[in-house]
Amino acid sequence: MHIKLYGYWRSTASYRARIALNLKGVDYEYVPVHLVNNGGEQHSEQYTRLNPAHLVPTLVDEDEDIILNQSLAIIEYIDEKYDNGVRLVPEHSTERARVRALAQDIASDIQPLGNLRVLNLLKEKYHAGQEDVAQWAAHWIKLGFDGIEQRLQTQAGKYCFDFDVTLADVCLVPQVYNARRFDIDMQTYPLINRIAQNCEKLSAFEKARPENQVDAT
Ligand SMILES: N[C@@H](CCC(=O)N[C@@H](CS)C(=O)NCC(=O)O)C(=O)O
Repeated sequence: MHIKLYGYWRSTASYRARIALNLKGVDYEYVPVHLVNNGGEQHSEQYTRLNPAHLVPTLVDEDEDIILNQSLAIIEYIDEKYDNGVRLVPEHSTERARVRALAQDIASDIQPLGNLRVLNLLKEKYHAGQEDVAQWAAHWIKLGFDGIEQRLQTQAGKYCFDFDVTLADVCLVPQVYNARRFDIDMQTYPLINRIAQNCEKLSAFEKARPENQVDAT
């Protein structure tokens, strides 16, 4: 069986999928899609055949019989298909809902507002300067992190939910990476910061780091 993950080193959605594949011990081929070069390879005919949404990541399994987009759907697919003793999405319904909610706090409510195409539109159509665009991205990350930091006070342990790594941590770490890119002071978020640092010590997270990808520049 040959699994391919199409992604970009700095894409937080791709980063999530890489972490999950590593945590589940899945051997996969990473296929870089450069989001800037050549007008953005996510728009190429070859890539949009796999993902008409013009976004990364895309997971291709079983000789293209299975082509999946949306990192959270990809992660749940991997979680259910590969059983190595690690469960990223808990089986208990309440825990599962809580984990998914935190993942969506990030994947639905923070990340889309700082996506490349959103920032490009602000610059190109609405003539926002570089500084305004950076402030826009930082604003939405901070607003999202304010709520998450508060929520974590009631449930966090070593990771977002006690002592097991879940989908919530898989989403949190890439968003923290992105926050650092926008110079957000992570000392303001001691729990988020501590959890991210705990996760980053694990080899599955380390291997998935943007800087450790073949397309990192
Ligand atoms: N909800 C999607 C988001 C995918 C997404 O926004 N990908 C970004 C990189 S993190 C992208 O491909 N951006 C390309 C662009 O904006 O042109 C997921 O979780 O997979």
